[in-house]
Amino acid sequence: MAKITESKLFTALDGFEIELPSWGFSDTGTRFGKFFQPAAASTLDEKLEDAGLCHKLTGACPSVATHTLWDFDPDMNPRAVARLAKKYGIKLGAMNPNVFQDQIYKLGSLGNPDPKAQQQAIDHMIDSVNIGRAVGSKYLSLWFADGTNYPGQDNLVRRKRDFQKGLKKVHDKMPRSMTMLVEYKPFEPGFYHTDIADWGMAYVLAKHAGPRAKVLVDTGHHLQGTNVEHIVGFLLDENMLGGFHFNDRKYADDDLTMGSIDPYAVFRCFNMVGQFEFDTGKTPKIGYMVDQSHNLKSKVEAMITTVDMAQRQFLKTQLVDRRALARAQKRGDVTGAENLLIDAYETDVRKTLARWRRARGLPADPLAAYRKGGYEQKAKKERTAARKARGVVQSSGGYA
Ligand SMILES: [Mn+2]
Repeated sequence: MAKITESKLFTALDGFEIELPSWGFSDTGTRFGKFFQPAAASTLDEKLEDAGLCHKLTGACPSVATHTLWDFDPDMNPRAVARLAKKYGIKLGAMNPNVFQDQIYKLGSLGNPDPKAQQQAIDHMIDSVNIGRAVGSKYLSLWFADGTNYPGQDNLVRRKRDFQKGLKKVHDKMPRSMTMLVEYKPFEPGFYHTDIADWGMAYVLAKHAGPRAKVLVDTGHHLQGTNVEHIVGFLLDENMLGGFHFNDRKYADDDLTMGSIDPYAVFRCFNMVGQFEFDTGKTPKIGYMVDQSHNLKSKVEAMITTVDMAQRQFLKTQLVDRRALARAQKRGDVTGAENLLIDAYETDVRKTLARWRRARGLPADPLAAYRKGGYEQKAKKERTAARKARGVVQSSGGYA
């Protein structure tokens, strides 16, 4: 194990931030239905309040990603939304345009055979850029549901070219302070082909778009068995890793709580960043973000658990003895090298994390503090009454 002082670990934790998604606080569903939680957020104010609470309890999630159409009322000044976030102690993070839900996008957005649909998508993305500029957002995070279901349904290369052109138009409208993140996914909702199916396609499209476009790795967007951390290391070395969407999965894109199925996979992703920093002496600018949908767990509990998991796995990667690892690798000591990772991974860092939290005036156990604080019961009562007063029976603002 690397000899590292607690104060160095504290400094590392001080620099670690992970962004939460506004949509993770509202009622979301499965392909088959949506089960409501009375305490779930159903307004932007409530989503920001929940995100602010998560940050207050963990001190590690100071920004919230938004989906343009789900969160920004066209009649509302975007700066008012930024002020609202500030009221809850957070700031607005990545802007996520919605180019997948309107009827016009049935056959796709930038890849749609109809130029009108392409233009609507471009206009909406540029609107999102402008809102992002107004609220000081650093990221335009692009997820496309574009794909086809049947061979012959459309011309895949024509679609690729239209994607290139569309992304470039949007890139050219971004302020210098903004980074475009291009997300990929092998399948779903398209079952035959997806226009941005893997990191290689996202890389090529980002390169065509311009110098401020990078690849976003959503950990749930890979086929079974894909070595995600290898992709992370490869993109880092090419200076093309823009950010992460963290979540976990067992089968497809399940959007489960980060590290709930395979915490070692989270460790291995962070480890790749730690190794890159050790090798190059550089700290890459990476957006650590969460993209999860909590259908069964309490929304806020799931988010607090996520931040805690992220901090623990991140902290463990600080313990890897990278000098010893380099020596073991050089002499071909396979078992020794692997054990250096395992030693760090198996270390229980919960006490260190609790001490950091106390030193920063945070609850040592944020989940326990949330449960003890009665927040959920209060939200349940207040939000049920507020929905009733608004005449809203069910929550809105999310997918499915
Ligand atoms: Mn995602």
